[in-house]
Amino acid sequence: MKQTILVTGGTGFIGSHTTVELIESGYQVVIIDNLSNSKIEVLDGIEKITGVRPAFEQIDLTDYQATENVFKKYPAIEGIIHFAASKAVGESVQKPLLYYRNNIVSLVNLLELMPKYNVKGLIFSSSCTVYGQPKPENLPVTETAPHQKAMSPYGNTKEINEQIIYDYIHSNAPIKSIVLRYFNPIGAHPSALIGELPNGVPNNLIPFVTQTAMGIRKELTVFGNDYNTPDGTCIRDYIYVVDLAKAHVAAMTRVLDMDADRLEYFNIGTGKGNSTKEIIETFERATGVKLNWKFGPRREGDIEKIWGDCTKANTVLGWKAETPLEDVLRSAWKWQEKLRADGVM
Ligand code: GDU
Repeated sequence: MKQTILVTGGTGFIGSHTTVELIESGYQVVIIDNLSNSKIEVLDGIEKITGVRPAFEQIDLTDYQATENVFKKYPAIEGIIHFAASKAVGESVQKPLLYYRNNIVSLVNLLELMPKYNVKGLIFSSSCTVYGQPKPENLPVTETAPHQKAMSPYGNTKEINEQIIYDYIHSNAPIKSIVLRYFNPIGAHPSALIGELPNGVPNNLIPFVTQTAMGIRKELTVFGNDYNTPDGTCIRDYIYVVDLAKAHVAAMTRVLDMDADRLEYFNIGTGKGNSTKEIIETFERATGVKLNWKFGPRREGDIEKIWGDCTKANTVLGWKAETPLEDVLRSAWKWQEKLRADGVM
């Protein structure tokens, strides 16, 4: 019989791609999403790709009773992948309590419900943001790198949630967990049936690049050209969202097999860093589209350079990022073209 996995935030960017990979790997998926940052039509995309429409419950995870009702309705749930969270760094500075409520209360509710409904495995979406600005001699960052004080309430919720999971498991709770620390997820499913749907003006680089290439934005500003990097622009580890989704399938398979009380951490990235300027050049080369861009001042709070050592995920999870950057950027552009063709933007 197919194992049932609850995917919270399953209509979001990473959640939808992970749902596709779970279904294609033989899992049954139940999605919880409050649709605060995604659209119900994402389910159509998932169904077109996989031939399966996942079960969907539109509820808010901060509502304990509504969340408990989902566990009552689907008693076969064996594992949870918890994506649902508010994720805009700037907004979190303006509305910290909203971020603490949404991101922390929802995790606490799920953890309280897991033993009650005999759900054993939890995969938690964390972020390389917990490492802060690593010292250059510590690049690439490994999972044992020291954490630094978060730069925003959003980043702090990732740090606090990691600590909550740690404390709960160390209280001998009958659950086990894998924490995945993502680097920068980008791109879209090769079918262009699902992808990233930013609300309003995008904060993240790739949606800004594709929207500028499409003429929706006049020009892209590269934030800073005087960093201590080879071309002066910031460096990130850009991981293809489909590769990232596959890491969740590997982690879910592993967590369901693990002993109770176990907790593991994995960096999920490519292991390579690319500068903002390299991303622009590669995008232009891969798509043949010229990008209108200029240098501007640094963005407050930006990390100069970070990329991950992903050896542990490669060896223990047996997972590796495998899609070339050109293909990833082409997938992002194809998705943008699809949004235009559909009249979305
Ligand atoms: N950038 C630009 N111009 C833009 C947008 C981005 O030059 O218009 C640059 C940024 O300065 C940065 C790089 O592109 O060097 C990537 O920026 P993103 O905003 O796409 O990604 P970040 O690495 O800044 O943000 C990531 C996650 C966030 C949060 C954050 C924590 O996307 O959700 O975790 O790390 O630092």
